[in-house]
Formats: sequence, structure tokens, C-alpha cells
Amino acid sequence: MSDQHVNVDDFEETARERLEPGAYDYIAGGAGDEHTLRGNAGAFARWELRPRVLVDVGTISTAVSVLGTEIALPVVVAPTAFQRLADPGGEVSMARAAAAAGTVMTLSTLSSTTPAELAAAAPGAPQWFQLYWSRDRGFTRELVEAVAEAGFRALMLTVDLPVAGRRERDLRAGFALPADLPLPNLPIELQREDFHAALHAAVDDTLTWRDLEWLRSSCSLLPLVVKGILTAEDALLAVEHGAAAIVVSNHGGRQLDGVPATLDVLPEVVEAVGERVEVLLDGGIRRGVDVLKALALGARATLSGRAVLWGLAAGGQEGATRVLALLRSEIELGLKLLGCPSPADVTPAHVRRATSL
Ligand code: FNR
Ligand code: LAC
Repeated sequence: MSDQHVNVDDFEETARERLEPGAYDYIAGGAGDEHTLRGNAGAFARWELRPRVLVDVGTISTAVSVLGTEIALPVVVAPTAFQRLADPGGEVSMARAAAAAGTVMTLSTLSSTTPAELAAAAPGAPQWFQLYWSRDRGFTRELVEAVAEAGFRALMLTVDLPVAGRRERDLRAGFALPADLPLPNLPIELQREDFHAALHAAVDDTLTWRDLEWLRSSCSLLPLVVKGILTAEDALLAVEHGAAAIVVSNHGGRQLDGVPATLDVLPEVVEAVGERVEVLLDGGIRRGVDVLKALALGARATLSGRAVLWGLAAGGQEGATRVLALLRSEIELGLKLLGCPSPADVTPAHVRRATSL
């Protein structure tokens, strides 16, 4: 891979050159008119950083802890489906990149790798599993038991996809998953054309908060992360039903188009539950300063979906590793110039709403 990848956009450009158009658009695309997709990234421009000077920044740490695990940077690898579309190494390469970067990888249910295989790919590395809760309760119970047995450190329940959003790029392209793409964590054989609609057969859309009691009884050993929360009301319900952490997320703008940018609703969720559980944020993270703004507004850490996926698509394990290293170096530089020796020193006083827009 050339060394001319100066920022995440450069990795995306290389990914675009290397990927089949359908695969690129599946990753890049959002739902509907993609208002929320654009909004996620745009929200970061609505907040400005307030640096403090003459602070001793001779030694900078970018480390934080999430659910008791120390990670080298406040960026967790988000669960993203079908990673073999990006690179033949798929989730195994991503796991090794996350391990090399010293952070958590979250394995999607919609992956070509079982929990045991991912654990074996990066022994001892911190890993989380993201669950799409299928209608087959027996299968779901066996899956979460396998997650615990494989030594994963948390179970992440995605709650914003009772059905997939309307992905018009995929519809227009007639994008289909490869027929030979293994999907071992599903109880059904997923239809490969219009797979978003087919997901309806795999995901239980009747779930309510009461069902989390069953999940917690089935997997009591692992802390529960609830991903896809955009309101204080649901944040409170998640905590009342046993969540140890919440991801403020709109699925990267891929679900309900027209919901707010995650950065704009983060303060509401932090105010509601930030004293009781860890609040994470994803959506539109492309630079270290984006991460710092999220931390200032109360996020414990962030998750990266597309940015690290562009790395995987641009250069396999090495590419994903380099994106994570790039984000870490941007965070380190940002902390230094913000006057914060560590992420813990970043406070709401380090941001202000932009007036120039
Ligand atoms: C996702 N996302 C996602 N989320 C989830 O819980 N399970 C999944 O399988 C997937 N799959 C998936 C595939 C692709 C190609 C993308 C881009 C996203 C959503 C993901 O976890 C995360 O919420 C967003 O990607 C965050 O936004 P950014 O970082 O991509 O802007
Ligand atoms: C997506 C689903 C699979 O966003 O989570 O594509």
C-alpha cells in the first residue's frame, strides 16, 4: 500500500478504486435521501474546539477504558456486516488489525466468522459480539453461549434494525451478496438478492424491552451494550433493563433517514444516564478531532464503522491497522493542541457551538 494515505478520505478513495461499485455503495450508502448519513459528518462542523494553553502536554496518553477493558485509543471497531466484501481476509483481518491497534473489535452477527474463530484469530485480544436477535430463540441462546465461551468481553444488542432501512443505492444497483459468502451466525440461509428485505426473516421485529430479561438470563456473564439509542427515554429504559453501556447511534444513517446526527443527541443521552452507564457514540467519525468533540460532549469512547472499513478495503489487515493508527495519531495531536494530556481531561468546556455557520 502506498504511503500517500494522509487521512481517512484517502483510504476511502483507494477503497473506491479497489471495490466493485456495488460493494462500495453498500458500504458508503445510507437510507432514503441520505440526510442522516450526511448529517452525522456535518454535525462535527457545528461544534468548535476551545483549546487551553500552557498546559504540560509533554506526555500524552490516548488510552481509555471501556467496560473495564483498557484500549489504546477511544475508538472501538464497530460491527459491520459482510467484511469479506471489503477484503478476502474479512473479519479475521479486522480482528488482527484491532488487536494490533490495542482496541476492541465488535463482530457482527452478519459475519463469515464464528465467535470461536474470531477469538482464535487474535488470541487474548478484547472482542465484543453484536447480536441480531433472530426469531429462533434456541439458536440465539446457543449463539450467545458460544460468545461467552469464546471469551468475548461484552454482548452488544443492536436495537435500531427491526427491519433494514431503505438502501436506495443497493436497490438501484440490484446489489446481491455473493452466493458463497458464509454466514454461520444465522439460523437461516440468507437470500442473497435484496438481502436487506431478507434480513426480516432473520431478525425478530417483535422484541420489546421485557425480552432483555431473557437475554440477560441467557448470557448473564457478559455486560450488555445496547446500540442504536437516540433518545433520553430509551436510554433510561436501556439502563433500567440492565445495559452496562449505550451506543448513541443511527446505524451510520442506514436505517431511518431523517433522524438527528448522533453528535447532536449525545448531550441529551449523557444527561439522562451518563452518571450510571458508559455512553459511546458512533456515526461520522472520520478524524481524531471528531473523537475529541464526542468525548467533550460526554462520550466515553466512539466506534468507527466506515473509516476502518475503508482501511480494510484499501489494504486488508495492514490498511485497517493504518487507519486505526492514523486516528490514534490524530487524537494524540488533538489532545496536545487542546491542552489535554489524556482523554479524561477533555470536558464540555473544550467545545462550543459554532457561530460561524
Ligand atoms: C454497519 N452497521 C452495522 N451495525 C450493526 O449493529 N450490525 C451490523 O451488522 C452492521 N453492519 C454495517 C455494515 C456497513 C457496511 C456499515 C457502513 C455499517 C452500523 C455500524 O455499526 C455503525 O453504527 C456505523 O457504521 C457508524 O457510522 P460510521 O462510522 O460508518 O459513519
Ligand atoms: C447494514 C446492516 C446489515 O447496515 O446492519 O447493512
